Amino acid sequence: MMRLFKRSVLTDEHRRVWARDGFLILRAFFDHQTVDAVNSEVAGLLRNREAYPDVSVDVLSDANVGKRMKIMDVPEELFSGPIKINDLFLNSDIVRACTLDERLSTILGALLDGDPMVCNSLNFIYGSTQGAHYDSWFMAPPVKDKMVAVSICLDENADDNGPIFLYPGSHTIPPYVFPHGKIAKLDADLGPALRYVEETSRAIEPVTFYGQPGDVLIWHGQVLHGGSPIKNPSRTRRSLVTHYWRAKDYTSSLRTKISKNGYVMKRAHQEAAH
Ligand SMILES: O=C(O)CCC(=O)C(=O)O
Repeated sequence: MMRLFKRSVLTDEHRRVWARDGFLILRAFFDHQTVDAVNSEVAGLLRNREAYPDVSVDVLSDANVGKRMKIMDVPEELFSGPIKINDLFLNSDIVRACTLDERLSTILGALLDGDPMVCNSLNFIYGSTQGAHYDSWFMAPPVKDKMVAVSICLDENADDNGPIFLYPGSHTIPPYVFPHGKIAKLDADLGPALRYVEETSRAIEPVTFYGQPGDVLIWHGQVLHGGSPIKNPSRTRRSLVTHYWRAKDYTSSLRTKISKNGYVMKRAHQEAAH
């Protein structure tokens, strides 16, 4: 497979940008054949949803925001708006191979100081339109700061299809500690947490990530980010987003080694009401 981005070693400049901003952009990391293979895989799955009874979807469009459903039960019209298809790395060799591409795993290993372990994967067809958030609210890593997320662009990321925005340097803001003493979010305490986020990020100007199919955006699990509003609802922004912890921080019987330097968490699909 021809690859455009040859390096699996971070340069000093990459490390400087990572330390300063908490995110990195690797242009043309995956070739077009790989992008096409993932897009065809997901399109095939969407045409044949009854073959994937375990796969769950989080609906992100206005009226149904926050609803988790089995993919077979999602009304057809919701596939033309923001949704998250959860954890296709559990079903698809093609998706899993991308999440643990050897060069990518090597780079993530350098950023995490340990081999990456996939905790979840999300396939988006449209922009997520998610408000600014910290990923650690949803899956706080076992060791502080040892989580990264990767978005592989499977479409152009432009001004009108809800590109990702990020707050450079927000990974250095001390995280909000919820009343249970942890950084994992408690819905009952979201008001004060959102106020803390607002106050602590006010001085930071968010930046928008624009990318081409095959580009990779990596962000620190403690970087404030989200999805911009979609200005052109007919325009897709397909992407594969994966969240990783370090394999060495997780119980060895609960993880599987997939490649030389990449692991997946041993887990089932998300529960969803039928
Ligand atoms: O792709 C996006 O719009 C944002 C994805 C995201 O925020 C996430 O999965 O944590």
